[in-house]
Amino acid sequence: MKEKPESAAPAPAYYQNPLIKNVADPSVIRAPDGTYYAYPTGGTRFVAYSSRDLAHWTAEGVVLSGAEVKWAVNKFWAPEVVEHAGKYYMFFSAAAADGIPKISVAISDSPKGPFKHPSEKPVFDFGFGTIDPFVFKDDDGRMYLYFTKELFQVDSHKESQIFVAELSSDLLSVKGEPKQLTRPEQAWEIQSGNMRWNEGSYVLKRNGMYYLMYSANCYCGKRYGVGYATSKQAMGPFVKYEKNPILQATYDQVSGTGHHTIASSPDGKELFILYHSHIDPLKGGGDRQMNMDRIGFRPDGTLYVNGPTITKQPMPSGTTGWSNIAGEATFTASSSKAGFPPDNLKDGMYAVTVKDGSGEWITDLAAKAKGAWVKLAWSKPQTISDILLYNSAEDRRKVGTGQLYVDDDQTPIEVTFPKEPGAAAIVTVARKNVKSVKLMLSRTQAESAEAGLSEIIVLGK
Ligand code: FUB
Repeated sequence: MKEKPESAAPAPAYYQNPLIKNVADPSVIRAPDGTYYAYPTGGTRFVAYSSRDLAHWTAEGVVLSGAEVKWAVNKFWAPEVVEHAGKYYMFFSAAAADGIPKISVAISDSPKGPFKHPSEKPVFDFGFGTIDPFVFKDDDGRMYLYFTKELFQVDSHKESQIFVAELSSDLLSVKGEPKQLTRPEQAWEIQSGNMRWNEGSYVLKRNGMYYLMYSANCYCGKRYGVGYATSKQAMGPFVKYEKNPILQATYDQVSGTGHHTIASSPDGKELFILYHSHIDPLKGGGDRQMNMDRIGFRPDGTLYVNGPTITKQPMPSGTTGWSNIAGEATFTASSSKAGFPPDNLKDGMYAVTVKDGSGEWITDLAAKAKGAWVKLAWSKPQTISDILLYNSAEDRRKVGTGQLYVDDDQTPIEVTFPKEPGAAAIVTVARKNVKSVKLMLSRTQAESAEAGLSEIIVLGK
């Protein structure tokens, strides 16, 4: 008889996008007590949302009212909160009656506000329209303000560009002139015609490399997406990743994925990108919602996003009793195409829209003698709840059906792979003392000879 997992850990929960409706441009911080706070655009004031797990959010009410910002009348956009010297600084942009947005700052003792605006005019005025502030604190304590110079005429088109300036220690002024860092120039960034954008910056530092992430194209359209550029210095020069974008909608159910932030899972083991997309993917426009997907680094240091997803995904690591134990298993397979070994199924990348087969296990169903299979074996018995089988991102290699064998079971669990983009086949095993699982592939969705999978996640403990 099959044993059930111990009752101490309930069956794993999943999250599914979208997470918050009617918000855009999310920024997220984690307070010292472990609570996450999200601050998005959404009207003529700013509301904070709180969460313990990044997936479930509760509205905390208005933390900065429009009335508090006496000089501004509209364009209350893109709040970005940073903790500094025991206080919380909310950077944002807004516009006075002239309609030209400017960046300003409001200050609070708590991430839950209320934030107070310190002056009768915008704190920053560079002499041109500015939006989308982002503050990066470097290892040496220096603080930098990244922002967007609003659309302006360049030759026969209009474009926005990303700038940076070093902040003074009170965060209320900058040192020296801002420096221009990026402009829309890659082919994917000029899909909105004669209006071109680089905006919504976010900076990550890893192994001494600065990753300047940003969004391009009109926020109102389907092709709004995220790319990045790298530099060895916070103030550049930055070089754009040649395979940008790393997040963009390429299928019907999603549109306008961009203006993001990055957050770590509660246990610090996983990184997530939180971004907005259109509520109605056919209509686009300004009605947006917040989503979240996993993000990671390849061994060569390049960034990837496991998204955009619209189906159930495992909760962030450290939020349930279950974690992915696939990494501790040895993977073997019936056969593998050169360069696409079964170890790719535990590399963290479960591509949704990447179309070059990178990071996948690829096998040949036509050449199978005793069937095409992949097997995971552990050196010690495991308690396993669910197994998530992520299909190939390549339509012609997508698996249609298979059978999953647990240990030496004679009767397999029949598996049918879902058709939604990026969806995993979620197989409930609910067993203790498991030493191996083996997936036999029956057929591909396109009845093609070559089959592929991009990732296998095993939720165990
Ligand atoms: O939400 C208002 C504006 O749309 C933001 O400032 C831009 O980044 C774009 O998302």
